[in-house]
Amino acid sequence: MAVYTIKEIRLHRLMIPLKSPFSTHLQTVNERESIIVEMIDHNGHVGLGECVAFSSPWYTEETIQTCWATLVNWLIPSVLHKKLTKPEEVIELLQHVKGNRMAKAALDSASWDLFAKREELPLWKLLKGVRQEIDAGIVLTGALDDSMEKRLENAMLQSYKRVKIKIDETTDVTALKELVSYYSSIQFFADANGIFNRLGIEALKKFDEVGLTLIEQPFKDDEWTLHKEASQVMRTPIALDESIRSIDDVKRMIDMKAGQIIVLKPGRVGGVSESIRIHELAAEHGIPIWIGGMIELGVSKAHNLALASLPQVKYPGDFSASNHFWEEDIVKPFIEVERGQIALTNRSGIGYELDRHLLEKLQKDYAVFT
Ligand code: OSB
Ligand code: MG
Repeated sequence: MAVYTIKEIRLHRLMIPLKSPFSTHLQTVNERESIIVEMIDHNGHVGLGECVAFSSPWYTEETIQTCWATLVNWLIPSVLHKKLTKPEEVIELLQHVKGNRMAKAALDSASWDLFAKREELPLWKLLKGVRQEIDAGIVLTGALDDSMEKRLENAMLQSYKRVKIKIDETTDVTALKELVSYYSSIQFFADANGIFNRLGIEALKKFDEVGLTLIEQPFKDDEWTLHKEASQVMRTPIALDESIRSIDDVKRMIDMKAGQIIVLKPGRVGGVSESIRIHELAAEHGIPIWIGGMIELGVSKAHNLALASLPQVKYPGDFSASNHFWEEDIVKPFIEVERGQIALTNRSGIGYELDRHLLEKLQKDYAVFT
């Protein structure tokens, strides 16, 4: 097996405005901070990764600041100049650091892109993906008013396969039910982001009549027992998002029967390597997966798209076109939805390049490690 080494790692911290605010009961996001990683081997191949922590710890414990510090002080020094033969060896070199999965994911993902480029293979083929067209799904936040209907019409025009609506105490269940039956050709997911800890299981049961494909994360991250109870009493399948931080959480979900569907977010579970392990376990147990997103830029979205080609991925994921969240995306070409799908490319690695001109414009910090 060919041996290679990482001779340089570059970090770019950037800030990019969203086209319109992304609001849930947890947080309103107006601009997205992110760290783009370039991992360069001794032959000059460049692997790309993205750290998808947020500016503040509203969704996970990690932030862009903690990730930057963890990368600089502990993770990057552990991989530079080490002899490698396989992409998953990078995450193995990081085992001495506890947690910090979002920081690790940035390096692990870059390592997979790098390896695929060394092999001159598209990442989805390296991962043994079984499909080249990925079903697209869009998230729409805000009240179920006229503007929501307009945005739904727009999603229908672009043939999105599914719409994800955020729900909370202000959601009009009757209005949602009408929308779901009116737009019967499209799947509706409802994402609660844990709000039913506050509203109670009786409030959750009201959503059972709506005709949703699934309900995402009704209770908070650690509420395994509540999720088990909900899975028993609801006809609508329960999908776990925030609860799934690692393969151990997937094991717990299966053992406890705490949910029926896994929302796999590679950027949160530690990257592509851990995602592959989760996918294998889910396949063994016949548990369907879909790939989630966190308002991600093109680099991590491209990794997520490659993972969505795997066979146990059974529902449309958080895959909207670049122009849904962004005026400009950090990758070239833009990610585009055609007839409700995103085509995986035959180019090597993730198949997208950095838009260096834009990166320079958005960049707040830059660091090089050799
Ligand atoms: O709970 O799924 C979530 C965005 C940021 C953080 C958490 C979540 C989300 C989304 C957006 O719902 C999905 C997307 O990026 O398309
Ligand atoms: Mg969610």
